[in-house]
Amino acid sequence: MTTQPGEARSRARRSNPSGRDVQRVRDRYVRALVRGDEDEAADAVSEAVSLDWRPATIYMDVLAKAMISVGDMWHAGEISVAHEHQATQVTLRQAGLLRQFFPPERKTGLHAIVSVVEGDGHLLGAMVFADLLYFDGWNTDFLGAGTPAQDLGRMVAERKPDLVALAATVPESMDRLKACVDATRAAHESAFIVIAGGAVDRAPGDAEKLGADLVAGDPVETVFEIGMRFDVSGSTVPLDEILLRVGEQVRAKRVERGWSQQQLANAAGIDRTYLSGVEHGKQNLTLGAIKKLGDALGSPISDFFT
Ligand code: B12
Repeated sequence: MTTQPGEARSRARRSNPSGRDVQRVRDRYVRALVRGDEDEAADAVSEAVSLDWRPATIYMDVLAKAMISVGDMWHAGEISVAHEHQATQVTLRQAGLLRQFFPPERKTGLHAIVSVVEGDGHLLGAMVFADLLYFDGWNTDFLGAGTPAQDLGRMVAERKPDLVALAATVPESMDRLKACVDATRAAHESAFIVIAGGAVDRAPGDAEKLGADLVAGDPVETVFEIGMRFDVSGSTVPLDEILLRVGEQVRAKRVERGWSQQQLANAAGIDRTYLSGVEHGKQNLTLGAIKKLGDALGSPISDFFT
């Protein structure tokens, strides 16, 4: 599979396959999980990859939704918890393979710890979030389920992550979620704390009071929101988009001064057709040309990139 420039960000975003295809691949995956046929499960995931679906789609629409079906079968007494546990392990391994298949194309230099609160076994939402952050270039430590608040605090104090995401699904987990938020804050005050999961979804008002920085819902949207907050988008904006933005800024500043292209070209000492190419985002302009335009327009060159 080829990767287009600027795709790194979109790996953590969903693609848009047909609903029928998604249903078919997911049903195939669910049947394989229930039968305990790991090879067939892997083939279903490979099919999704060969259809060019982005990792976010495979995680959310195949792996997560399949596990909801499997979990529901267990809750309904149709399969045993042993079946559910095996399905979880197979799914964790498939996620591991997807991580190898879609290595992040950039490193943001940012570090996250993602954990499920102690006593809560629902780890899939947190795993999906951790892996989507990874695809988006984060260095991510996923602790799974079962880490006590105190030990989480020790790791946070040691590693000083930029972000700590905590998940709680059953209502009884809310107290332990609070303990984890407190332990994180005490260990590293500036860590950005995200809380999420079914318990949080069902009681957003209570969750707001726990002292986290963000009460989150959908993992894909949350990765996007976090990316905006940490401003990690810059390095993967495609060149043509950067050139268009620079061109728009140059044009806006020229028009603001009431100058024609020729007048600006003269003032900057550059060719008018070159300037026209710049304004249309078609000219891969040199730093020297940017400086000349900045001087002529009386603008710091950083203004062209805003
Ligand atoms: C699978 C499952 C289990 C598995 C979990 C193992 C695993 N694979 O993770 C097992 C078998 C362990 C289990 C056990 C129990 N379960 Co259960 N389980 C489920 C089930 C079927 C699916 C959960 C799941 O994996 N969803 C997939 C993920 C991706 O979705 P999600 O959890 O809804 O999360 C969404 C958001 O909250 C968010 N999200 C979640 N985490 C995070 C984290 C971050 C950082 C972010 C940004 C977002 C995010 O992303 C998701 C997509 O939007 C649900 C029912 C259902 N249909 O959802 C019940 C459910 C959650 N379980 C429930 C219950 C009651 C239990 C048990 C108490 C049952 C029992 N009698 O033993 C035990 C509790 C054990 C324990 N102490 O944890 C209830 C909880 C309701 C409640 N009010 O308490 C549910 C809703 C079933 C029901 N309708 O009653 N369960």
